[in-house]
Amino acid sequence: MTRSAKLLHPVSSSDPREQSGGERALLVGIHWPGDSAALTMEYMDELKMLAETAGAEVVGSEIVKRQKADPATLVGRGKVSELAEIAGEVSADLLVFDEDLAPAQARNLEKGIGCRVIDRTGLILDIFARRARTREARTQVELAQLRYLLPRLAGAWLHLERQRGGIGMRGPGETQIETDRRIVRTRIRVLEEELKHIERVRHTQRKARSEVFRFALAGYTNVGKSSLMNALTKAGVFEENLLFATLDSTTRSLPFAAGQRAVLTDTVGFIRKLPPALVASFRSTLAEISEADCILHVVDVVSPSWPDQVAEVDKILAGMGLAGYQRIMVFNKIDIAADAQPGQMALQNYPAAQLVSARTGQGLDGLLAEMKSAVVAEQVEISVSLGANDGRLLSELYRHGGVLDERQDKEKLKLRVRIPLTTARRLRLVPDSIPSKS
Ligand SMILES: Nc1nc2c(ncn2[C@@H]2O[C@H](COP(=O)(O)OP(=O)(O)OP(=O)(O)O)[C@@H](O)[C@H]2O)c(=O)[nH]1
Ligand SMILES: [Mg+2]
Repeated sequence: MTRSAKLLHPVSSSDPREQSGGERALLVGIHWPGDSAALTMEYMDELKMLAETAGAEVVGSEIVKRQKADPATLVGRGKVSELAEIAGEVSADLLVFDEDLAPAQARNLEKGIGCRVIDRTGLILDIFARRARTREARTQVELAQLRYLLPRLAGAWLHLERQRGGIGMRGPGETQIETDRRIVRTRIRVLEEELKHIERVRHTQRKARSEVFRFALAGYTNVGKSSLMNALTKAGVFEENLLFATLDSTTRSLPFAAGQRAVLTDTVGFIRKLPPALVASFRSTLAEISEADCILHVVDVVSPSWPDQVAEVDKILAGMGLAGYQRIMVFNKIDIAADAQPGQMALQNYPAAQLVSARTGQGLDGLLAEMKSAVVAEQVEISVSLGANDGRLLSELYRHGGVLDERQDKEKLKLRVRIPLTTARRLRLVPDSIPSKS
């Protein structure tokens, strides 16, 4: 179906930073009781990267101490005037809150401060909208945007210029008619249908690959997943020092022997406070991870907050029902570690971790060997006895490349083969009851 230009601003251009109106953004974070100062700063650094990824110029950063959220304005009336003053001083035209804002809070803040206000979720959605390239990603992002927008519709932000566009405005809805909730709901239904169709197609594609061992890259955004994909498979995937450079998934074969056919899939990265609407909408993309046989959990070894990032990724994976999943921990960017300490710390926490550099190639052989053993562990070694009529089966076994030994025994051909368990089952060489995984 054709995309409704009225509902969604054209979402992507070749350069993600190109569409910025060069908005001057003032960042606002909240320090809650019990938060460590370091954690609050980390969140703010991340928010700064997000804002810059969305094309804004960050002109200031404020941390507000709160005991609890003010229902009307989050920060409280006094702070609103203070923020208005600061925003005036630095000529900010956009305030970005690290905290999620209720629709009414955003409205009240905009009235009180006199410039546009968005929250972290709005910012992430905006970045996703800029990045979406394929039909699937665009559909998923638009759906997430509309689900986010729906409760915010009633008269929201109409007092501000809406036509100008800008960060967080690349959303659906620019005039009264377009912001009609009924239209949005209808569009949501259409998109949901479209996604169901896309999911069915994808599921079929994955089934066709079901006899191939599947690895999926997972991890925090910007850790080097796409770079690893390229280093391991020469895939030519877009890699960039920007958050969420990748939204679509790409699958490529790994250079293993014919009997150990395996593929690697690169997909979207995770971040703290990932909007639930996005996780829900990206179900079909995330299925690439959940249907994999083994996850390569990629970590940026030089990021001081990697333990938090790992915990966040584990949390999201657990939310997808993947706790305790077969995985290999891959600590990337070892080339820029100042000394041996980051690598040691990684190994202390994860003794089986692979320390690698997608940039220099360091450690990739070890990683590939580890991946190969995961593939081999998934195979079965069996003896097959073939008669004169089993020509097709013989060629299938050779196609899989797993024939270890062959000898003629009277009129029977006796083979020793090592093949994926799924293949063995399909060819009815083993009973269905052998468990594939511990
Ligand atoms: N020094 C160094 N930099 C790396 C390495 N691997 C990746 N990078 C850099 O890290 C940045 C992010 O790399 P990507 O491969 O785009 O990361 P990603 O995990 O795919 O990121 P998203 O798709 O945004 O989630 C880029 O600037 C890469 O050049 C590495 O081994 N060493
Ligand atoms: Mg990527």
